[in-house]
Amino acid sequence: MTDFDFKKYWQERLEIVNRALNYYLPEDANGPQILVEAMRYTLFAGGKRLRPLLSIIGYELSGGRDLEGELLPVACGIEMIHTFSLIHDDLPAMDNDDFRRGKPTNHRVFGEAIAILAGDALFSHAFYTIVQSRMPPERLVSVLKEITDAIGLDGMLGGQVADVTGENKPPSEEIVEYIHSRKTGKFIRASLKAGGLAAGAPGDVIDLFHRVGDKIGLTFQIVDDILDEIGEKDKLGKSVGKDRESGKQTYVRVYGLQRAKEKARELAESAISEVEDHFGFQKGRPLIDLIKFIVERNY
Ligand code: GRG
Repeated sequence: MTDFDFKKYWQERLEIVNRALNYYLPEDANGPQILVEAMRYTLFAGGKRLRPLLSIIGYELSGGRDLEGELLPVACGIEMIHTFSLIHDDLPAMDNDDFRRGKPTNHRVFGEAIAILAGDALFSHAFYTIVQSRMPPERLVSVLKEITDAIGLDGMLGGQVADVTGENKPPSEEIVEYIHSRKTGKFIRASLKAGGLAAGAPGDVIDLFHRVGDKIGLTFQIVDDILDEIGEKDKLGKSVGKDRESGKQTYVRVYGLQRAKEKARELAESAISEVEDHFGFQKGRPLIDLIKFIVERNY
């Protein structure tokens, strides 16, 4: 692995995930055609597939040997949940966005009712997909527990509520920490941990993924806040400046741009050193390079 090429590694896995998504949600899936079309519209609009990639890396680092049978249903379910959250986040009642993944948002193309239903359908289809995994049942239950906790009351859902209700309130460290850890961080952490749990990783590895996943999740969301301030719409595939416009609680608003950049870098360095200490540089390389991408990304 001396000449490890992260872009190639990522591209290969992105194609594997896309093929599996096509398998688990084909064009001719049973159900109303318009719903399938709307689900697939945002699912295949060009996401980076970071969460499925994290689950694959967690699985591979933990010695998992049946990617297709055990892990891909989980990786696909994770991407379906993520895509559902994007569709609902973009709705007029939430962030009211016109662009996502470089294309008009789901409700702009299919109308609000179908967009809501396409999100709902992706959410339920995610669990129908995950339970098709061939991993031992007790592992599957632990994966489901991790994911449902991450997206539930004290997870993505709770974070989104804090995000919506925190608009136009005075900037608050406490609120922004809650939003970032729950709305985004916990699901990113769960993606990495799900890979380890699916492979039957020992407790010390799951604990490591928990700590590192937290740092990756927070880094990811801080960079997201920074890109909303100084990113480019064409690269990001979505509107910029929306957070400021809506008076959102963001890391940039609370700590300033410079401190936000420093914090993201510190967190990423700390995550990388934990990975390196545990797995060594060569073995840990896919995760190390993914963390570097997350902190350096411009899309
Ligand atoms: C879980 C029941 C339940 C409800 C969800 C709508 C909602 C409630 C939550 C919204 C959560 C959300 C959209 C958070 C933003 C996360 C974020 C920064 C997404 C961008 O992720 P990228 O950059 O996107 O990985 P791509 O398009 O590359 O996949």
